[in-house]
Amino acid sequence: PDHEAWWRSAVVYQIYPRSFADSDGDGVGDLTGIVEHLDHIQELGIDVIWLSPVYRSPQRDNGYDVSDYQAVDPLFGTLEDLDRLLAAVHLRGMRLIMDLVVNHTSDQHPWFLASRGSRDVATSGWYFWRDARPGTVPGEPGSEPNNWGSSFAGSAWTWAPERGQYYLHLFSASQPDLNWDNPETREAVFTMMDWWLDRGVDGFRMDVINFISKDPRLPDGPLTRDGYGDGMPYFSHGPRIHAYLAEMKSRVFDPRPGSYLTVGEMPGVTPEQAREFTDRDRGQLAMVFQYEHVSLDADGDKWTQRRMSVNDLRDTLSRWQTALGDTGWNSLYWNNHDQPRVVSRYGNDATYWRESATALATVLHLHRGTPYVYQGEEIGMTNAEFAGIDDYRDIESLDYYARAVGTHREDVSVVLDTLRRRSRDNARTPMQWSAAPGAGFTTGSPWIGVNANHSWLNVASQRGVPGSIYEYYRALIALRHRLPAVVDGHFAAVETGRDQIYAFRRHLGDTALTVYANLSDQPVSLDRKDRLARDLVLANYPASRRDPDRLEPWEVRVYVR
Ligand code: TEU
Repeated sequence: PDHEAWWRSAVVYQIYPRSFADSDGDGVGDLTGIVEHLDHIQELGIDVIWLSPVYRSPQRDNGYDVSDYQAVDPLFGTLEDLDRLLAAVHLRGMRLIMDLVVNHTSDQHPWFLASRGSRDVATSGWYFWRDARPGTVPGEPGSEPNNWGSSFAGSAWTWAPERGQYYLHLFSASQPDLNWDNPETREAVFTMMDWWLDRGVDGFRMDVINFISKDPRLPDGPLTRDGYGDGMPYFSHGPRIHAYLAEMKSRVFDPRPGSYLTVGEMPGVTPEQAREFTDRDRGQLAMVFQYEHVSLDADGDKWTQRRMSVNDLRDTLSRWQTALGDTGWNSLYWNNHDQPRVVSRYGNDATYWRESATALATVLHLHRGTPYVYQGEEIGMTNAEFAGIDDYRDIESLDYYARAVGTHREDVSVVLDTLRRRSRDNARTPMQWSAAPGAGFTTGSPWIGVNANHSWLNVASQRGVPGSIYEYYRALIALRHRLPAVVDGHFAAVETGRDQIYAFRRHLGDTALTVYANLSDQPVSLDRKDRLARDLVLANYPASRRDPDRLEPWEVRVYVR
């Protein structure tokens, strides 16, 4: 029933633990560091914390390669530390969800180690094992079972000589895909989820959960620029995806009295599919993370850039609002640990840093759906601006560099420029708490470089300071908690006839909330009909600089009537 869907009015804060707060000076963030900074999160008005993976892991993909789902990696602390964090979060009336990475495990997970060692073990069929193509030399390039490329680099198949077969990995070779078609595999995952829910967590963010059902024929895919086949048509919305999510619901969630936040990360999902996954009557997932609005500046693959147009952004966002309508539920995000910082990407971090950060935040948070704030976004943290390849840590970035420079002989400065804009490490530099060396993140030597702008861009310089990005986020989040129209209002786009403006309305009963946002560096004039006097409830320019006849660069106004 609807009243149980507490997550509809919630705001979620994503913590990337290794970059959030380091309590012991080893240069890597940890669980105790999070406990020490809960005030910051609570004062922002946050309802839920999503923790990126802290499970035991070889950390090849910063924890998205899990070798023990029921243990905390010593890098971050202990299970007791996690229990302490959970209790502290609950004590403050907030909730906590875990990252669930079950499309694949680490290649160091005991399930995989056994599976690769022998065809006669219990977990033999828990992964995708296939013979080399007939008539080829097994293990040599070209003998892979199909032409799929992995998301990170090279073929999606790696030869395991011990077993004399290939295994499938949609990501790096250290992340073998689990075979969900095997009922025992699913049961093992469900049992593990039970264990976490019994421990008191309030839900899960499910990593690439739309990839778990593969077309069992594993057919070749259409060739892409890098020479590999694209397997997406055969695994991004596979034949049994709804069956598996329905089974998870009835097996794990339905028997429990509570209501949980479940968000499925779903690259390539269409609005129509997202509506089905989040349909309230089906209840498979509370919401999904879609990718369309964070792909508008990419031309096919993420390394090939194009300019994002305000028109495209507006069309995409409003299409998702309309398509999910009253049946489904949106998640709303600009940033996460995989995306460049939005203020550097869609905003203007040089000339209109404060204005563009707050305008983008307003547009996002006043849509219909559950908003996510990624650590540092609330103070307008920017891209990393790393100088050389030695500054990067991310497996995807390093693989890309090796292929582009090593294999394809591309120009080093061009490749570095691409990384500066696109790398996931842009989101992974340490949280900027203060102007101290180490940004108040660590007293030691940080695992990845701190952004030089922490000297002026940090929490200490914004908290309690009127006009700061941090205080603006607080006001924005408070508006959601105060006005039911922000949560439940129907969405309608408002046509202004101006390309740079994104305007929309949210209706609920007698209340109408109207947002006008100039998403550009140029001032735009407003039509008479858009100048109606109403109650201004939020604005990112001071009254002295507000002109009734026009919107200044990145100016946003929110009216209520
Ligand atoms: O990311 C899913 C995914 O599709 C990634 O390829 C993402 O689009 C990419 O990083 C963008 O360049 C999830 C996690 O969020 C990511 O951190 C993991 O590396 C990945 O799954 C594998 O677990």
